[in-house]
Order: sequence, then C-alpha cells, then structure tokens
Amino acid sequence: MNVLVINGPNLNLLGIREPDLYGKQDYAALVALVEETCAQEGLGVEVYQSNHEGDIVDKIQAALGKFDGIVINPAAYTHTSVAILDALKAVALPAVEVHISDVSKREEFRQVSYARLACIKTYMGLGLEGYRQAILYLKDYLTK
Ligand code: CA2
Repeated sequence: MNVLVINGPNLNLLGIREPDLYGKQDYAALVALVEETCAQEGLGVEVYQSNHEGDIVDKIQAALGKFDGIVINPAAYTHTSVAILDALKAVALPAVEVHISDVSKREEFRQVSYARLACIKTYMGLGLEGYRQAILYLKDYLTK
C-alpha cells in the first residue's frame, strides 16, 4: 500500500518563522515523521513539496496507478485552488486534508477549503501530529 504526501507553498520554510502558528520543527522533521510513521505501518511513501500550483496538479494526476491514497496539505492553495480540487476529484483516490494550524480559528479567507470537498477527512490544529493521524486514518480506510 503506497501513500503520497503532498505539501503546498512555503511549508518548506517550517521552523524558520511563525513558530506560534506552525511550531518549531522544520520541514525535515515533518518528512522524518511521515517516513517513520509509514515504515511502522508497513506503507510505502513519497513526500512531495512544491510552491507551484500546476506542479501539485501534475503530481496528483501522476498518482493514479502508483499510489493508493493521498495526504495533502495544500497550504495557501487550500483556500484558492479549484484546480487542485478538480485534480483530486479526477483521480478519485482517497485523500485526507491536513493543516498544521487550526484554520477554523484564523482569518475569514482561511474558512474556505476547496480541497476539502474531495477529501474523506480533515485534521487541523494538531501540528505535525496531524500528518501521523492522517496516515493512520488513510491506512484504516484502505484496509476496510
Ligand atoms: O496550517 C496549515 O498547515 C496551513 O495549510 C499553512 C499555510 C496556510 O496558508 C494555510 O492557511 C494553513 C501556510 C504555510 C506557510 O508555512 C510557513 C512556515 C514557516 C514560515 C512561514 C510560512
């Protein structure tokens, strides 16, 4: 069983600024947590990050036939990208949305999530732990 973990724009800067919102751990720590979790659960994984909407759309399209499910934090594209929503709908792989911060308690413009419309579950406000929860949820979903 293979999982694709996608991170959107600026998440490569984790740990550099805004620790109150996104924590003190850096992007390498996020990748390590995801890889460790998947190894423990017997899952194959690829972790992908891009600052470019079209590259994320391409990656989602290319997931078909290679991955069984997707964990995605579209970052700012969460609130703007119909293209990412359409790509998730097009491949129709089970997808789980993750946000490090609790977007429900932030600005009005963060209250919209297009990606969520194609996701089976959302985790927010749990920090990097949200990725672990998302992987466990996806494994459980794929196993049943
Ligand atoms: O809480 C999340 O995970 C977000 O997806 C993070 C996005 C934000 O636009 C979403 O509304 C919620 C922003 C990621 C930017 O990450 C940074 C990390 C360190 C320093 C600056 C930005």
